[in-house]
Amino acid sequence: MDGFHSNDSNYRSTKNSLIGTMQFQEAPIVEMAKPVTKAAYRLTDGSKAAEFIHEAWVTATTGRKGPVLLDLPVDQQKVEIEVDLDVLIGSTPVDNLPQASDADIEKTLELLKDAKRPVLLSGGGVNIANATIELKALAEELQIPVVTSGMGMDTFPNDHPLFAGRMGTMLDTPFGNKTIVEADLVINLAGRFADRSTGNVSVFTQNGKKIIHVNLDNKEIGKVVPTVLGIVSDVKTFMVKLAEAHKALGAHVAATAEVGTKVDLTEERKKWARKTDYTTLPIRQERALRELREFLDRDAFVSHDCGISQIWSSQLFETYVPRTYLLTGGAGTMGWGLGAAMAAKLAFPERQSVNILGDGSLGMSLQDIATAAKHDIPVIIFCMNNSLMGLIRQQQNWFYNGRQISTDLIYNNELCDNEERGIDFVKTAEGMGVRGELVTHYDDIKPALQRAVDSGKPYLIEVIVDPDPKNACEFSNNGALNGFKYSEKD
Ligand SMILES: Cc1ncc(C[n+]2csc(CCOP(=O)(O)OP(=O)(O)O)c2C)c(N)n1
Ligand SMILES: [Mg+2]
Repeated sequence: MDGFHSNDSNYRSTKNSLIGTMQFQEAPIVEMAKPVTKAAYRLTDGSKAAEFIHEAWVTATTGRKGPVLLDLPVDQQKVEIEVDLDVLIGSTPVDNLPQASDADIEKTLELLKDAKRPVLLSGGGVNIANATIELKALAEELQIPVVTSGMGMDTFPNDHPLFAGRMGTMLDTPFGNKTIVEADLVINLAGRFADRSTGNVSVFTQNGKKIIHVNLDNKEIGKVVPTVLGIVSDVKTFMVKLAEAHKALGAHVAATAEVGTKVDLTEERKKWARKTDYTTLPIRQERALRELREFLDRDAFVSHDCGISQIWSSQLFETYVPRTYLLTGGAGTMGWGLGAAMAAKLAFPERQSVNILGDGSLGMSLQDIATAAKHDIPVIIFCMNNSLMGLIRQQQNWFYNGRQISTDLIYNNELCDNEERGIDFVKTAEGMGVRGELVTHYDDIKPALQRAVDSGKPYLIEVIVDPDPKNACEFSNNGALNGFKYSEKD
């Protein structure tokens, strides 16, 4: 495109005339951003900014969606232009997504006919495609269990009779893993088979499991696991077509339910549920999360950082409404969740929004507490303080012969005598204009949450939790899905 430069490594973010002379803060930002964006460009002609921004927006929001970086040099930012927004908006192209063919649907039905234990595996793409209603309709039509990946966690109501659970090596439920391991046919709906889902691929694909993979991006198909059928399609179209074709047959092809009966996994799911009814102190994170879930509305948002609290949450926290469980996904970035919780609250002011995070993560989000105060955004910061970079400590213990370095966050001096805990987050939040309270007993969790909601203000709840992570991560079990436990964990 004219005026659009993406390949020249000399182009850097500075004035056009100074490019390549290594001026103050000059950086090859386009080149740096390329591997982590859908597209990255430098615009050297500011008079074309409107078209380029529009083009970037189209690229970002069509096909397989993704971020686009536009680098606009500082002198070009000041170029005055006239923009006819009607023309720009009127030129928005229709997103022509690939569609599953009739042959794809027929083959899928054939494979379903042969299957004894088929499973729908729902990935994050189901949310991106706004296809959660279609997923529910398909599952109910086929009467087969639904398991979700980490990113698909909130694509299917977790109390639905057909919900089996979550799969994975960390963000899993035992019944979800059991269901997927024992399945003979898996239909992956807009997921990626990321390593935290599949674990050891040979275990995941054991016993001749057949896999159908539906994805918008043909590069995803066959990338990690061999498939008997790859379908490049918008997942919504695929699900609608499959449900219609199945209905037209007038019988259950998948022999998971007797004809005319409905599958109900509720009791099985409960039987396999991990233990949460702890009474010992310090507070166990599993019970804290249970109290939080019981308190919150069904459509509340919860966002996460990275750490043991996030892992426990992803194993235990039920979701009922799409796009309510805000994860950093494969990036696993600490310091992300509070901004996400604020964004959700700003978009949906009538709904509750909570950031669940650890003390290490809150240390990376301190400036965001002030942002919440400055803009008066009533989010709840639910910090599970174990005075540790707990997840890293666990890895040091398991994989580095117990050499513990820089993971202990405790310190005391004459100004900070914080009962061996390190940063006093309540004091810190108050210093920024956010009310906070310390919780050390189970019975105080819900009343603290009630006070937070009643305040109508941003609010910090600092829960002092057991520093022993117990068994939060299953990856010690050979990183394989056969690490699922048949009995409850302690
Ligand atoms: C920005 C960033 N830096 C470092 C890491 C590596 N990391 C993952 S978990 C973790 C410790 C998290 O500590 P905390 O938030 O207290 O959670 P805990 O594991 O103790 O529950 C670190 C340092 C990361 N994921 N993101
Ligand atoms: Mg911690």
